[in-house]
Amino acid sequence: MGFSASLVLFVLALAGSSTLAAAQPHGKHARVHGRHARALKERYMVTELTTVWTTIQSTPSSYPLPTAGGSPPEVKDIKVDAPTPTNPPKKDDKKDDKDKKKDTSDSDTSNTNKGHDSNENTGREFKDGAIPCSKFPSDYGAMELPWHTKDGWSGIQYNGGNADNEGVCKEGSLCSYACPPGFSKAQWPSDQPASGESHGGLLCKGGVLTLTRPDCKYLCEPGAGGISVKNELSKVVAVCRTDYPGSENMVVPLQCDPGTEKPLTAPDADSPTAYKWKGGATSAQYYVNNAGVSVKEGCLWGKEGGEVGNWAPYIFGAGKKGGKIWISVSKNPNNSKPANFNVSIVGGVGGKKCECIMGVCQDGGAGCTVTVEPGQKAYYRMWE
Ligand SMILES: *[C@@H]1O[C@H](CO)[C@@H](O)[C@H](O)[C@H]1NC(C)=O
Ligand SMILES: CC(=O)N[C@H]1CO[C@H](CO)[C@@H](O)[C@@H]1O
Repeated sequence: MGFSASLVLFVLALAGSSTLAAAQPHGKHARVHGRHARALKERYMVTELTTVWTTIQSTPSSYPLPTAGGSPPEVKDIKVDAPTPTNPPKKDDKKDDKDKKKDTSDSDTSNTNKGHDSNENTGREFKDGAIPCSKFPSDYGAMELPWHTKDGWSGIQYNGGNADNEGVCKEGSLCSYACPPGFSKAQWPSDQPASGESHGGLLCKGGVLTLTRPDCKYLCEPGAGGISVKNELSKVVAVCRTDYPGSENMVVPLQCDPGTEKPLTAPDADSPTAYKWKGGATSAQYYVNNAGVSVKEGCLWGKEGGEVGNWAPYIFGAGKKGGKIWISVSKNPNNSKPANFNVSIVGGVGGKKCECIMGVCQDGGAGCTVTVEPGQKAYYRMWE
């Protein structure tokens, strides 16, 4: 029950990642022209990766599963000595947010290599149909990625193809955007392609940006909370989320500076309005680069055989399903080189050991998953 649901969750998460890797070999143009092939591969990868995660399931002793209606076997509280990641503000706090200062100057600053923690605009309702498509909506919490596309969009889908190269949100396109740490993009059309590809973002219609999920008035929505990434290294780590549903570009940055702890979004698949892929729950997928790679250098489609973006050494997965938060770490199957740091998940139900040391992850190298009770905290410790 609870577990098989989680299995589906992470199967999809990993399938997504491999698909991304599969889609990449020849760079951006290949993606534009190879979309049909990519959708077929996606189905194939899901099957293949089911096997991997079934292997993990066969070690039930290390998986204290939630018991129906009862309390979990053991819950370990973690002491967080570094700044505690604050839970993202609830949407119903928006009145407070409105009273707070509005730093709209953000959109004028291309602070390419500074942090991305500003979320003071996420609580503002989007002015549907009032903003020209030429204006990136940073006033509503979206985070501009000036190094990725001309106008800062995280992905532009146009007429069944990808228009990232043009970089502008032209008439008839779906324009996707990054959200700050702790948040996920909240806009995607309910009408998704039958091919298995996904669509996401705002629609440029009649020259203005329109909501694709009009029952949600916000551009970004908070995740389950309580999950973070703690960088104990002396160098920055670029954690790159795939833009999903959407282009699946791994460009949504979480810049983890040395000595900091940053919230990692675990999207809530229990929410009745959560994005579903072919009826199943989905989770967030993060490519984690070697220490020392900046978000600008690391949060992109990498080159085959390279070590950044979809070729980064580690993959993190996070999501909430069945009343639990599930977080995972695995080695990117496409990158056989060890990472230049170790990862250990700290906290979670039963204090289960889940780590990658010297480039080798738990459970025969496939990776491992930890459950976390909502309201509890757990973090990915990055250390050497
Ligand atoms: C990772 O952990 C192992 C075991 O403690 C240690 O020998 C190694 O130096 C650490 N660092 C890296 C980069 O793997
Ligand atoms: C080097 C390497 O392993 N590349 C692989 C990346 O992933 C795709 C899809 O799984 C493979 O086709 C590549 O061979």
